[in-house]
Amino acid sequence: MIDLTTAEKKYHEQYDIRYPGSIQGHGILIVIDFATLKIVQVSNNIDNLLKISPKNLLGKPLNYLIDSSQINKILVALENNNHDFVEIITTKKFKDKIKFQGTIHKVKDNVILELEPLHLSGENNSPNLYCLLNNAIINTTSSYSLEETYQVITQEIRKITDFNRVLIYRFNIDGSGVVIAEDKKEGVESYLGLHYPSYDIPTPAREFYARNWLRIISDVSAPTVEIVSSENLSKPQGLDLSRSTLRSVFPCHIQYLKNMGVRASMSISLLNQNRLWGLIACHHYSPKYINYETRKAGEFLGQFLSAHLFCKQEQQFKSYRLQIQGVQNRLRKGLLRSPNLMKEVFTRNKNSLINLTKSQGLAVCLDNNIHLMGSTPKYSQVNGLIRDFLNKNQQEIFFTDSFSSIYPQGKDFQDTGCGILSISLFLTNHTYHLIWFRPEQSYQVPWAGNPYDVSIENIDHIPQFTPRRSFALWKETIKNKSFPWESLEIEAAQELRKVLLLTALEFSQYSQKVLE
Ligand code: BLA
Repeated sequence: MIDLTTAEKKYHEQYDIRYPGSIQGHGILIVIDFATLKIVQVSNNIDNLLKISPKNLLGKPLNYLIDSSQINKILVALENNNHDFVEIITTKKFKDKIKFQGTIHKVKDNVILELEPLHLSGENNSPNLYCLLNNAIINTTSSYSLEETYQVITQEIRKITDFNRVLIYRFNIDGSGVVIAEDKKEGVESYLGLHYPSYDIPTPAREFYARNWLRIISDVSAPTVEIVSSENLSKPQGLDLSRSTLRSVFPCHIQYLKNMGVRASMSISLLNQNRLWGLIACHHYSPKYINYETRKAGEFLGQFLSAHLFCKQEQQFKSYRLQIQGVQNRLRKGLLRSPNLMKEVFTRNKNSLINLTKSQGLAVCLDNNIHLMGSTPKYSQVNGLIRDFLNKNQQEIFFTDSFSSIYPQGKDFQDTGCGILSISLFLTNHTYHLIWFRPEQSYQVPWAGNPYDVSIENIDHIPQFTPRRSFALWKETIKNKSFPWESLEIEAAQELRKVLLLTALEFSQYSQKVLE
């Protein structure tokens, strides 16, 4: 097996996503020193669009390139901390006057000006865009179930952007992900239901998407364009392009999209409480330029849908939370009334406790007393796992779908305790554990290509990833694992831990008073 984590870490140390030193070639990038307003870095393609060489532009004041009135607007926007200034910028005549969609942002002492030729945008479709956005919001908010909402979102985004395929990709607890909704052009292969390993979107890229709503890749086959600075037209180091729309794409992701047969892509982030929950991923099989207005519409929808989705999800979770609360209340009342009858209180609530986490068995351990309920490993095995694992590790909450991979003796009770979810209280005088058990369950995961088919090659002493070549359905039969614990079930266990803690504390205060 490849040690992906180490290799991935090393790879990202060498290639920091923020500092590629290059851009995608559908626009040009100009770096201006804020103090002097001189042009200090440019992308090496300005000649193609402006008909002036980098050498002749570097070191020149900004008003050599654009009018003072436009410079003033830029300065006012910067002063007002306007992070998203956009303006039609007409450059001075070097050969032809060209109109650009210009965006600016400030990075440390520099201003980054990104120019995208207006002719790439095609017709001005703003009024139509407004209607489409309006419809998207109406249709999404009136959809009935969460599943229907996901589906409607993909259809609406496809109507606005006309991508060949639009899908919703949701992350699982282990970082892998699954396509949960899709809308696509007829004849295009479906990815619905397929799973993708976590390394397909590495951690630095996820962190980036959690901060930026949108990422566009216009043409994976177009050469990237280097940014050069005045000193011998060398490649400058350390220009942070995290907020640049033109930022070039990581080489291994380019290869990934090529292997998928995709030529252009756009991703819109879906966030839940500032955490990346998933992405709306859009694919096109030929180069595709997405203009500023459509990008903004996509960003807006991403923000709106994030809020809407999580509102809907909350509604769905509400009934589950009520169930948790019910069990919490019953336990609390029972325990406060008769703390010495813990065993009885738990036994009385056995079924709701087991159902709450969709497990098959439960062990309630109060110091050295262990009570087993439902289908669990044997008494001696549970005793061993508490002594040699839980008490040693002292984790308040612990869960795994494959206990034997961490605790070899677990192999002996896979049929009942392959998956474990435990909550523990380590108090001064007492130790309590609640341990839920799930049996081994053989099940199949439909992957988009064999996820183990990733190789790392050393090129110039840098480990380089080569993404898998095929994304054809590859079914993995999972063994030695239980069904994975879901975040809501873990949350339910955490909630119950609070009850235990509260009652334990209240009880100790009560006993102290009795002793006084
Ligand atoms: C970025 N990887 C991405 C993005 C997606 C995926 C959506 C965002 C950029 C984009 O819009 O294209 C992955 N795309 C998917 C998945 C589906 C999809 C899972 O459509 C499912 C249908 N990727 C690899 C390997 C590496 C890698 C081996 O497979 C290397 C470590 C890296 N992916 C990678 C990087 C980025 C990325 C570095 C960031 C690209 C960037 O923004 O420059």
